[in-house]
Amino acid sequence: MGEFIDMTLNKCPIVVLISGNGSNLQALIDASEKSDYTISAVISNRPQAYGLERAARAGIATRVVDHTGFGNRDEFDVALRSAIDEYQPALVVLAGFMRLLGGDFVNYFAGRIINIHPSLLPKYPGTHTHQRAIEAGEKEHGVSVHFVTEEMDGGPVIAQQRVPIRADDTPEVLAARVLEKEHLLYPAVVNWFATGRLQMADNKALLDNAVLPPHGAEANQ
Ligand code: NHR
Ligand code: GAR
Repeated sequence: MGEFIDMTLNKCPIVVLISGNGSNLQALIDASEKSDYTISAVISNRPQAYGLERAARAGIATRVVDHTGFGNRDEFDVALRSAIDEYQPALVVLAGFMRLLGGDFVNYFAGRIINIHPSLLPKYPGTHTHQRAIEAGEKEHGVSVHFVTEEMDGGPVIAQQRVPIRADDTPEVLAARVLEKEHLLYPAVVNWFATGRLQMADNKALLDNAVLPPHGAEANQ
């Protein structure tokens, strides 16, 4: 009997946006059973994204909104927004989503859209973060989770995790070290939102109604 009770009832519905491998999606799936969120759908802008298979395997609805099928960015954004709205999520979670989103889209979801970015923001927004951190001679690198605002990777930081950069690191080795931290951090932050602890107000991130510092919260709260 018990195993047939729908454990998604009363959980905070989220939609996850991906473009590729989806290892962060997998971490969110794996943690969801013991968390207060449920993944209503996974949407990819790339039809070949491996994360779509991860979602299907977990019995989660999948959608593709292929950016190559639209004449311009605004048309893509409108189609993506309608696809998301069908699921009425409380939170939109970017997990390795690689398309820049326009102001109208981001403002529509203001305060209920977050991203995980592989750098210690505000350092290294954009792409190739691991290579850039190594080339700059940084001793430390890491991951940030932030609210998405119009400014690319510029929204208020919710939480960060640091990793060392070692003398012989390649971008690939460093990326793997950062990903391990990502997989722990993202489910924890999504659960903060799901339990009503996390908000955005006046372009600041708040946890338990307290404004978070520029580097965000400690991860193990
Ligand atoms: N959109 C807005 N408005 N604000 C943010 O903070 C966003 C965003 C969209 C995506 C994720 C981000 C990251 O974590 C993200 C944050 C892709 C690009 C990009 O320039 C920028 C930031 C991020 C992801 N993408 C290229 C583009 O032309 C395409 C690259 C590709 O397809 O491989 O959109 O780093
Ligand atoms: C992760 O490192 C994520 O932080 C990063 O891409 C990887 C996706 O891995 N995101 C970005 O760079 C966003 N522009 P995943 O698909 O296995 O989760």
